[in-house]
Amino acid sequence: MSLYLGLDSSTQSLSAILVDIEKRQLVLDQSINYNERLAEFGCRNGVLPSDDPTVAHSDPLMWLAALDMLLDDLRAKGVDLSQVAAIAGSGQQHGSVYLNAKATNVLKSLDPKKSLGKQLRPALSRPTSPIWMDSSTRKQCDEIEAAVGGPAAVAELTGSSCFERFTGPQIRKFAQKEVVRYTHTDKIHLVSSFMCSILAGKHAPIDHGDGAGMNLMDIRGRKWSAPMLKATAPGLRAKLPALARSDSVVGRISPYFVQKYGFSPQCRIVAWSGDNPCSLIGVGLIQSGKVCISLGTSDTYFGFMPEPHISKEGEGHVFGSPTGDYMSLICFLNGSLTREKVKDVFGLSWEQFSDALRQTKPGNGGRVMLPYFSPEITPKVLDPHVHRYWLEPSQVGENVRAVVEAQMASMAIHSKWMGVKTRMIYATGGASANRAILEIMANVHNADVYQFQVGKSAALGAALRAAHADLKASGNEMPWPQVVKGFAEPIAESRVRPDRAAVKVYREFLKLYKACEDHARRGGKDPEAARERFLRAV
Ligand code: XUL
Repeated sequence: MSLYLGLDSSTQSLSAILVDIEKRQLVLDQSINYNERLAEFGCRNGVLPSDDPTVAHSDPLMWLAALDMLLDDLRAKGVDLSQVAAIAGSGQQHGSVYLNAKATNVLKSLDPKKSLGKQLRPALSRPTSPIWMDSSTRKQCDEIEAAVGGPAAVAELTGSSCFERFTGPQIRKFAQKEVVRYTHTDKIHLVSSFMCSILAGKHAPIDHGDGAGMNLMDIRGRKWSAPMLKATAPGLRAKLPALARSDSVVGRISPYFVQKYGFSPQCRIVAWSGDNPCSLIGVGLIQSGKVCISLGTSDTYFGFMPEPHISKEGEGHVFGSPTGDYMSLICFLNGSLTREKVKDVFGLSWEQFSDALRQTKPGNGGRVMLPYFSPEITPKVLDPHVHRYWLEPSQVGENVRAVVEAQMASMAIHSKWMGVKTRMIYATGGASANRAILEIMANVHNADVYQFQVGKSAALGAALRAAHADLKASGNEMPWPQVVKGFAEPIAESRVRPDRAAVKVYREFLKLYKACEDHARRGGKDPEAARERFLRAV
């Protein structure tokens, strides 16, 4: 059997990717969209309605209904699930599921004649699950950070300072506001370990990759952190599943899935992980020096790290990589919408936007814009404002170039903490189709840039993780480069090489940009002298 199934329980859908590892083939790609197929759960784009805009919960029973429905669809398509050797999965990070003491038995004795949702409903100690879009826990973040010695101390311990969406602050809020339900909670799972528990018919562990997104795991020791647990909620240790390596085999598949969908009883269930750690594998980032920049609503920068370098300034997160190493994830909120704002202010089409980039020069003659059209988290800028240095509102082309150069410079500066020399960048997301943007990216980072056709990188990464863990457990371990080969490859002909002269300009430009940023954010020195130095140097 060389078929491996990867599932991705994401915010708006559940997806499946089936790969044949021997033939290097993607056999199947199938999804259930919650809006389209499970509207009766009342979620909109995966989120339950709430009067409080900072609250974002989802319905865990909807995720289970999607699992039954997806497997039904695969059967209906004639997919022979008895040939699947192992399953692994990916879950939206940070979201949590709360189970009572009945859950252990319910998981053990799932009845194939009934739906998963119906059977799990009585095992929930909290009917809804807070997910990563929830930002209602600033108070709890402050309390936890104060108890542990401040944001830098929390980051040093867990890989990130406290973030509202992270599971620890969410658990603290639940323990404070719903004391009785918290007391009746026997196990708190992440979305990933919850879905894995269903497949395995027992409480599954939380893997080191997703565990790092909780503000509860000691990032270096990969164990629950006693000071973090103490600062978060009473009696929390007993309510958390075990932590495990991402390549752990949790067990064989529950008889529920064997009888109902025809899986082999030998099918192995591999620990699930978070969607970002799975995507790292799905785009083939298994060595130092390669990063992925996704240009979407917000821009994200993520990459493999051999060691857990931690940003003292709270610039991003450190998660575990499924390879047993580490990864960074840095989010820049001012992404597409900011580029679009500049385009719209000047009444341009995207084509004219690209032309403007081509008609202006690297370094923009020392004109700088800081791209904070809305509040930013990297670097932290709470009041949205745009600072323009030596840039006139009438200079259309220069404004266009300034916003893209600012975004790329900010990424280069605020990813330095990773301590990794970037040689190759995989660009994904809508704006990665724009070659003029990719040229600035290549020159600012002094790295080759490739476009990457990512269809469902998290589900693909999960399927490849299933193959890797199963082969390892069978004594036929396949090295990671061989696992990802042929599946997770950039588009060779899309390569953009850095231009030597432009790279030189940007080396100086980064100093100027940093001086402007310091001036605007921290009231640093007027950057006029930095501009003069820049103009002399280029
Ligand atoms: C990462 C994060 C999101 C979710 C999306 O920290 O919050 O990327 O994982 O599913």
